[in-house]
Amino acid sequence: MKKLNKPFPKDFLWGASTSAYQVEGAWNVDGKGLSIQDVKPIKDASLADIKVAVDHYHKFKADIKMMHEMGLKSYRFSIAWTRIIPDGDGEVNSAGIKFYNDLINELIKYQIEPIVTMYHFDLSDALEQKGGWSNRETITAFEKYAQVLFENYGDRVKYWLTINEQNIMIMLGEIIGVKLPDGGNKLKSIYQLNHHMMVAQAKVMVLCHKMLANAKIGPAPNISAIYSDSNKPEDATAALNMRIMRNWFYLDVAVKGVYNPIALAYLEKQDALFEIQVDDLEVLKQAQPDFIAFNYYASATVKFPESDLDFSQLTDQQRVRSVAGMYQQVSNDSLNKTEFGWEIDPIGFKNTLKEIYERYNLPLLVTENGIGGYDSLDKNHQINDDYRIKYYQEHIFQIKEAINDGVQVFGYNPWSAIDLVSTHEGIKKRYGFIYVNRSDKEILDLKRYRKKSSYWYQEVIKSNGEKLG
Ligand code: BGP
Repeated sequence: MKKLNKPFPKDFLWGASTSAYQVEGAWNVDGKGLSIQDVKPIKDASLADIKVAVDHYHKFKADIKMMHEMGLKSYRFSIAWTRIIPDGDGEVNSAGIKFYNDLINELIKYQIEPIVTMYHFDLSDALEQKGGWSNRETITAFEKYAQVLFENYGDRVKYWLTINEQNIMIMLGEIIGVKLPDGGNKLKSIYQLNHHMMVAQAKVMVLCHKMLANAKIGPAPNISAIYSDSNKPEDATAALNMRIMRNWFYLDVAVKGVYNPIALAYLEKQDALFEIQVDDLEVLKQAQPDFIAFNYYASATVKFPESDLDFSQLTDQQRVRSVAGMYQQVSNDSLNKTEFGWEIDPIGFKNTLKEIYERYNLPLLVTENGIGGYDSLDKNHQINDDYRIKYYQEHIFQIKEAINDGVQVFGYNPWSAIDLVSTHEGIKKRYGFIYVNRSDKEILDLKRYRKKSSYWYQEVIKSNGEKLG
């Protein structure tokens, strides 16, 4: 068979990612309202909180300059809804508008393409007090917020992402600080809330196309290739179930505007069928994303669940990927793990790209991928993160494989541009290309240092992905 050697596309968006609450700090300045992340109780006092994070709010110019030095072509960041509309659905805060105007202008100055996530785990606490996503009024609030963003930034921002990892919020909400309904028919309430987010996302995609002729918008779930633990047909069933419940359930609605019938049947058996109002299905159908953005960290391996499965005994990563009666995650002995126990599977990355593209045929944008580890400054102020270089070498190689297998991918924005506070494991779990001098307990001087991986990535970008070296 002839081996194709297609290069990365000419304008490939080599970038990096962050999210507002994990990087900005300045949680209560310039009129910002509280988000659910600002008020969440920090369970472990030894973990960095987000009040300062890495103070990107005050240091974004210097940070963007470093990104420029690295040669980044894009920067994927999120806008904090509570800076723009402090109580979620009331007055617009001009200082918040100004902050992101400045940030976007700074990116444009260096020809870095802004890729904006509209909502990344940080719902307004005021909206949460009124029921959050369980309340249909939050749909209207999200639409209003989107309109403000499109009006103010639509002249410069071409790529929009609606909601970051809606599927992870639904499956693992409490771990990342997103409140999910408790008590009563919990499952039904959670999927009701999910439906409201789906409708909100659809409305915003429609609005984007109406207001901005040249903008492109898409969903940004976390998608994983799923393997069966064995060749037992039962385990293959579990893998199929997980693909549906974890991946396709979310993308089918976002892309095709329909609910996956197998997921619905499962929910019906659990007495968890949520309510859909008359117009909702029409709204879902109208929305047409221009691309699919997705985050990938690892594949998952599953077996058919034991009937006495005790969920409280599972690790975080297993819980996100286990659903009673459908599938149970097991660890995959063929894969190495990160220092924080996450499996590493570059080939799974290629498989994920292929599966999504084959199913939906839309251009793909990678909005997160990366490895969390313990980095430290050596006495020469250098950070030797060879393990991160190896991770990226292997993953970028697999993007190229996917391209040569026929997949259309137009950007790679690994997590993260700069060290930031992890969703639940503090800043000691570092992901950045740029090191920030702080610890979980002490803010220190917050000085920035480029890690070895950032110099390596610079060469990758310069060679448009040819030199992984
Ligand atoms: C994704 C989130 C990010 C980020 C990343 C790493 O799920 O979109 O916000 O934090 O995962 O996860 P963690 O911080 O838990 O290590």
